[in-house]
Amino acid sequence: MHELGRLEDLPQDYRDELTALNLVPLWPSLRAVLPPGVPTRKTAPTFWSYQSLRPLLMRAGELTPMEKAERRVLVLANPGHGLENMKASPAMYLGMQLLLPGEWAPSHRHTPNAVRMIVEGEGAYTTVDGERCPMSRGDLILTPTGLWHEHEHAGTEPVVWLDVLDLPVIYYAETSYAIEGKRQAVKPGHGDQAYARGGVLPTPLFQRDSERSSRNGYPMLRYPWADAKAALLAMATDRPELEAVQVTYVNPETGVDAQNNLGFYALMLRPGQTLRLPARSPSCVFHQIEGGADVAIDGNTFTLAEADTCCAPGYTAVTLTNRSASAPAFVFMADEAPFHRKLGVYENRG
Ligand code: 1HN
Repeated sequence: MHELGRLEDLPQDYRDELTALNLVPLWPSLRAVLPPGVPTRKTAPTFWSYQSLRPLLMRAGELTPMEKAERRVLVLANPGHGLENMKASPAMYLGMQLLLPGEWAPSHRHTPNAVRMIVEGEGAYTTVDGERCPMSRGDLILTPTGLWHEHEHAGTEPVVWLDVLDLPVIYYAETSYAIEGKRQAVKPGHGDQAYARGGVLPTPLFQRDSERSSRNGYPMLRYPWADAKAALLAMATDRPELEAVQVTYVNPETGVDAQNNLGFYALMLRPGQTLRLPARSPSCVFHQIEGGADVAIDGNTFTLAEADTCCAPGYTAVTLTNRSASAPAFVFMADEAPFHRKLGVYENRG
């Protein structure tokens, strides 16, 4: 590719005239916005140790009362994007949130889509669109765009969870805002009960096809870890030859990704297994639920223990290795695949 003219090649009076009229020449920037073959990525492979961040999160619990925080969160920010931009990747925000016994994080709703992956503690619950969702380690709880949500803690020990939001892209689109609300009335019914068994769906009598979708199109809000883990273990036993023992968190009525922009998955690494994930366009986040895995990204190897988190840029192959020769390892993953598919730019380069 030959070199194009630079800004400095243009006479200053011409540049000044362009600026005065809010005009910019394309050619000095063309290669920057359209680099050859592979996009420029700011997303740096980054690792966040839970053991290191946990004391700082607990200290936030002492330093900042709930009334002064609304959501008490330490953001897992990727230095490649600038810490102040609060991005793990172009489309993913990550944060570790702390709720202390007796606290209430008030009800609100907003345009960004959120999920929570519960990291530690028992006895808290989040109420989403009136459904009261208990929070236990490894559970995935959805807070889709526009649905009211609030968090409460009736237990005795701190509760911590990992928030994953599509905030960077909703903010970039100038579509990010919130509305404050009142304490929600709890409605009967739990999606994780109604949809607890794959292949059979709740069916009201005389239902019309147009009435099939329940709860604003989000029939299932809580995905218990016990069920996802049981599915992985059953798959691994049933299919010893299967290379990737993986499940996707989906809407059980449609089979499509559980949320609009981000994809969520749980992966089981068999004892001693090494698994290469192909280079695909989306960035990816890895969070260790159980066991320990090494995550190799572009010459960096991160050693994940339970509750550790890391991220990888897009167009980059990632190799996961279970460090145990005797026990399986379980990893939660989040990526930007649904967003890339909507943009029409999703690629798997193998
Ligand atoms: C939010 O609403 C929550 O509801 C957590 O727990 C993190 C980060 C940015 C914007 C909204 C929550 C958030 C958030």
